[in-house]
Amino acid sequence: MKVGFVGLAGRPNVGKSSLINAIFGRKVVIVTDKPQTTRNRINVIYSDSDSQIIFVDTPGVHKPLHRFGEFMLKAATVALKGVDIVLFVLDAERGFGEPERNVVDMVNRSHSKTILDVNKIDLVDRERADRVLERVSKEVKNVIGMVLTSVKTGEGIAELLNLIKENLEEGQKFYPDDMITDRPFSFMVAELIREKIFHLMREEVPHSTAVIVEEVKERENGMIYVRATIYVERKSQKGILIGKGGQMIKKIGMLARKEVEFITGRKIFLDLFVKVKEKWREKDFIILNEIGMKDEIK
Ligand SMILES: Nc1nc2c(ncn2[C@@H]2O[C@H](COP(=O)(O)OP(=O)(O)OP(=O)(O)O)[C@@H](O)[C@H]2O)c(=O)[nH]1
Ligand SMILES: [Mg+2]
Repeated sequence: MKVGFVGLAGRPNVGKSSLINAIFGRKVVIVTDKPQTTRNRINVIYSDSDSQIIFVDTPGVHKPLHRFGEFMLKAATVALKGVDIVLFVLDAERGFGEPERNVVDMVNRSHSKTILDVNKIDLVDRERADRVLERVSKEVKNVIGMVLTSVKTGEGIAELLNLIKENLEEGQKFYPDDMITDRPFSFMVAELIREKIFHLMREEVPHSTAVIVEEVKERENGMIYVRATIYVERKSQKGILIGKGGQMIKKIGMLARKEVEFITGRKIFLDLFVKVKEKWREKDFIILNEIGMKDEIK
């Protein structure tokens, strides 16, 4: 049995979370077309007949513009400490530039064995993808493997999984086979709500949003009641999020509820509230604690 921890590293939007979903063959972490979708470290546990791999999804490495950005960067840095393998993901179309250097520094500082993955190869010709791989391989220490992938076509995904398995140690499984994540149900519901907001809203609204599930209660009729608050930074954003006659918030709630029902096979009652917490992204960790990030702040 091959077991171990694989930490994802890369700029925002390169496809880190998408790669995890591709390996699982279904959605386990949220993906959107906007950068900075993943905000916390999330462990997801992949189990098959000959392996158990704990993938550590992380926020994309970027220049922080506020306290919350610093928090995300710290979460990514800490997540890479102590993993068995770092999977450094690059976007084939974007290539290797100045922002990738920050990721290189972070990866090298982790002192872990590293697999380089140039993703989104469906968007470029093979020569370009190879060039990106060659370029980054010159900068990273401890490279144990390289792979080209496309989540869109599925190319390279099986190869990536094999490469990971080949480089993990033999051991015992850490978790039961049916356990998918170390995060509670409430966290996963909050993530799905946030994903719908990212899908439906534009410009600064998604990034100014934080979702916290405040209550989960099982009712006698078998239905699960979930109460969640969506925090925004400004009153105007609250208006946009609620929409004309409450249309937007209803849509967000309906889409999130359907997905949670699909995953759990249970009837869900999702009660959504919108509140303003001015400039929460600029505030200190105490505020982040209030919006439900307390597990991250150590
Ligand atoms: N064409 C193409 N698009 C891809 C591929 N992989 C991911 N994407 C898209 O890239 C976007 C970003 O994907 P994510 O998986 O959210 O990226 P991420 O690296 O986790 O981003 P952060 O969480 O913001 O750090 C989404 O719109 C994906 O559908 C790929 O192989 N090809
Ligand atoms: Mg992500």
